[in-house]
Amino acid sequence: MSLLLCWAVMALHLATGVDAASGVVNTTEEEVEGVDSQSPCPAGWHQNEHRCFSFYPVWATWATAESYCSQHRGNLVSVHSPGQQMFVQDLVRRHTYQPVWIGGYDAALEGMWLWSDGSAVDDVYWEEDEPSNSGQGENCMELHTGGGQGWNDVSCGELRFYVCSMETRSSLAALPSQKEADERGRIVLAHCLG
Ligand SMILES: [Ca+2]
Ligand SMILES: [Ca+2]
Repeated sequence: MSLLLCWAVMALHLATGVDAASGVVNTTEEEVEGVDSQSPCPAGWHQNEHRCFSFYPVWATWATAESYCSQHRGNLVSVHSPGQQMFVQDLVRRHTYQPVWIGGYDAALEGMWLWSDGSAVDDVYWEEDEPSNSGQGENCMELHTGGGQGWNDVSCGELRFYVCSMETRSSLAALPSQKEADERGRIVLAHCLG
C-alpha cells in the first residue's frame, strides 16, 4: 500500500508540467495569466502571506488530489502556523464543514510525516489520539473543519475535497516552477525508494 502510494505520488510529480490527456480540468498558462498578470495569485486563488490557496470541491483520493494540485503548479496545502491553519479552515468553511485533504503523508515510513510540497513538518495540529494509523493503516492527512479542528490520519483511498497551495508569483520568480516541481519529485522519489 505504501509503495503503491509512493509510486502514484512519484508519477504525479514527474508528470507535472505535462498536459493531461485524461480530460482532467487543467489550468492553462493563459488562464493563470488571463485576469491580472500583476496579481500575486492566479484567478480564483486566495493569498495569505507568501502563498496562494484554492479549495476544490472535487471528490478525490489523496494521490489524485495531489495530482490535480500539481497540474496547477501547486501541491496539497501544508500548514506551518496557527494562522495558516485558521486561514485554510476559514477557506474551507465557506463551502463545507467536511474534512478535506491536506498535504501530509507517512506512506514512505510509518510515523514519519512529510508534506508533499517538500517543506519541513515544523508544527503539528493533530486531533486528540491522532494519528492512530487505524485498521489497515492510515497514511494520509485530512483537516477537520467541523466539530474537530485539527488533523487526522485516514486511509489514502478515501474520497475528500481538497485544498491546494502554491508560492505567490514573486516567490516563484526566485525559483522557476518547473525546476521546483522537478526537485519536489526527486524528494518524493528519494523518500519512496530510500
Ligand atoms: Ca500511518
Ligand atoms: Ca486516524
